[in-house]
Amino acid sequence: LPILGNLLDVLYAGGSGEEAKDAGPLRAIERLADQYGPIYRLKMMGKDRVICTSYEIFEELCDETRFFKMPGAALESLNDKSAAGLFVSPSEKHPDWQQAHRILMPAFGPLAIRNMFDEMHDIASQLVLKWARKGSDQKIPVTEDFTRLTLDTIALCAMDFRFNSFYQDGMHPFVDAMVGMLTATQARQRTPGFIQKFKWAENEQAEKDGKYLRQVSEEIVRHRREHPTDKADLLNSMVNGKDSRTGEGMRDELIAANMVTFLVAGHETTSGLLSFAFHNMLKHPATYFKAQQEVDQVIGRGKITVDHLKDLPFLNAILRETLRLNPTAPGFTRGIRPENKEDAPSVGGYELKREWPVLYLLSKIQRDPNVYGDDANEFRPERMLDEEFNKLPKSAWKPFGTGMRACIGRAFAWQEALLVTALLLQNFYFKMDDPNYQLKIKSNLTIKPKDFYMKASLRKGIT
Ligand code: MNH
Repeated sequence: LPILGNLLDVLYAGGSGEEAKDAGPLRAIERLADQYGPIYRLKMMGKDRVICTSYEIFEELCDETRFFKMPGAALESLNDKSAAGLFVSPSEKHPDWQQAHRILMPAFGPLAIRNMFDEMHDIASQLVLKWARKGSDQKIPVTEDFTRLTLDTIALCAMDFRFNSFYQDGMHPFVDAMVGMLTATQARQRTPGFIQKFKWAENEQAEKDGKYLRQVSEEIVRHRREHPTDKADLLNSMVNGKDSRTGEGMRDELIAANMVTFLVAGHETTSGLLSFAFHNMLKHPATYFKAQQEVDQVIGRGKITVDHLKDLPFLNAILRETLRLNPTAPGFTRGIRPENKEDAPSVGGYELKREWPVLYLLSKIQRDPNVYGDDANEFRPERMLDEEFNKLPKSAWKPFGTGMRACIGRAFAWQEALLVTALLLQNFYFKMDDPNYQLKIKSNLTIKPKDFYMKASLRKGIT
């Protein structure tokens, strides 16, 4: 259609009703892929975007010499114009990205993450206590409680701050602001630009939320400078760290911008991963049983330690398979790298213009039958055990993104998710509250199960 382009396709292809609304534009984009194949272009409000949904083309697009993370509108209100956090940085050439990346890589490295185990365990134990006290009759709002868990964990490990989310019905004001901002961002993505401009109240709220988040974070940075500690958290890495190339330290507003980034990027995705993992296990009793058996054999009734985690290959495979089928960050965007001087750029034989952003749709790519076979849509963790996993083509599993701009928090998320899964299986028997529950997906930039409830009964007493 003139002006609107394919906007109506995107609005309607997802179907109607509440479920389609929850799923947001993601569902529509997936369905259009079934109709139009491995790569297609949408035109909306005069702007084009390309959607890639097949493995073959994706592998070509993972070439970092030709493509780069194209700056997008998502999470824009996070970005103070004066400081670019890692996630929203317009390019990896940006001095803010370079400095933060060099200072933070070791802070997210294996040794540093290992040292965060006790704090992760502290918060995970709070969850165990809460579910134990609830008793086996009451239903557990799985995703909400996992969000409390992941949020409290990242805040404690990043800046030695306790949100204490398990001890309140509502959420900390910081969290409300964060959710408000994410919701507004999602709404914005659905709304054409010219309408967006008129949504004063909504825009104002998003701006306000973003500003509040940055302000609170800046106060936390100042407080730490005035009251130094020797804690090995991410905040200290940023406050005390020096760039290995320039010898310079990070300025407060850049530290604050990154702190907000970690809180936002560091909790929703991991909470979704845990929720989908438990959903998948409960839908597949044989897998659930095998996982519980692994925990009993490797950890038994004793206290779980950081060294146990490397001896849980089946749990590891369950998490991998979960992120393959339910990539909680369902896609990311790339475009032609400015330094790429190809005359007529193309991908998979299809023309690609320099201004076209390309969405890599993981929820389709990671289900490509050419890679994963006829049972690509099945949950089968065995295919993710190291021996099989290592035989997959190199870009077949990319839930943490690709190249220079891949997830910096991967090891953090993995340790947390493994620990929590193991600890919960060790302590409880789980069942679905409603055995007939059919997975519904709520998308708010990241995806999570909706209305998913479990019941938990203690196995023997808390460990
Ligand atoms: Mn994380 C980037 C997925 C956990 C912090 N993350 C990305 C990207 C994906 C991603 C995909 C790349 C996006 C893009 O290319 O545009 N992240 C995940 C998933 C989990 C996750 C699926 C959990 C499961 N992420 C975390 C955690 C943290 C974190 C935990 C922090 C504590 N992620 C980041 C940051 C970036 C990022 C920061 C941006 C990195 C960069 O651009 O340099």
